[in-house]
Amino acid sequence: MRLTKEQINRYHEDGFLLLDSLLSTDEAALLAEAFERDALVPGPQRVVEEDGERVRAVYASHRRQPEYAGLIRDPRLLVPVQQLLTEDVYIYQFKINAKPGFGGEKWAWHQDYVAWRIADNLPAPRQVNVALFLDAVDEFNGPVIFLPGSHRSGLVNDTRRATRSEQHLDPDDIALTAEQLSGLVAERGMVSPKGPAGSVVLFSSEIVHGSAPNMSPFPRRLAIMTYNDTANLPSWPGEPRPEYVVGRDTEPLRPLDTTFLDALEGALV
Ligand code: HL5
Ligand code: SIN
Ligand code: MN
Repeated sequence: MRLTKEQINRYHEDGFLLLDSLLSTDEAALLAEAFERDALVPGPQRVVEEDGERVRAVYASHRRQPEYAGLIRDPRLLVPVQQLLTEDVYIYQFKINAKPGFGGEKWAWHQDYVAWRIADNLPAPRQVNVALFLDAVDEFNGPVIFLPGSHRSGLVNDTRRATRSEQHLDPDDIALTAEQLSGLVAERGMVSPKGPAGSVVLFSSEIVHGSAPNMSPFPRRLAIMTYNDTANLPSWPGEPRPEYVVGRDTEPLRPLDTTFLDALEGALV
């Protein structure tokens, strides 16, 4: 449940850490079902691909689906985040990027903290992203690609150049230029963590990442839970961004004393 000293050091060195099969494939299947349910809920939290039909991303499922409400407090996720960040964290953002087979589009090269500084005046990059594979991820279905160590390169490109979507800030809006990416890749290389459904990648909000379109028949549904330090709250000079994209419940989360599934089953009996 707790990260070893070696894992903590690797996270700080590389900016990401793969935890292979942290959850079981059965748990991932149950969460994928909950996602399919949630993807039918109409509203601005549901972002579609350019074909106007396929789901690209759904935000804030933890506020509608009990599986995800428990998952954000599951000790297998929350305890490592607390080890990497601080004891008092809350959900800044919760999203599931669907990457459907035959048509899930790319996610442009970017750094998350750039988006959050621009859109939400987020003071510091004191976040940890927990990316949970709802499907097995391989070289075919559009894995996230990281530039190891690039979280230590500063803010590479910190201006917004487009508005692809009104619903959220799409990474296209803050994409690195070809020159910026080429320089960084020459220095850092690229890695795309893969593994069975239920695997988790922890990654820094400053690491450069992106992913290719999915032309395989297999979906690549990825739940990304962003935890932020409760002492590092966003603020807006004008209208704040909607709650589905920036969490307002900043109460520090405490780990469940069991798994999300056991907690769910306990609540049902
Ligand atoms: N879509 C997010 C937001 O806050 C930002 C991106 O991967 C995170 C860059 O609107
Ligand atoms: C992706 O889903 O491939 C992109 C993930 C991210 O930008 O955080
Ligand atoms: Mn991102």
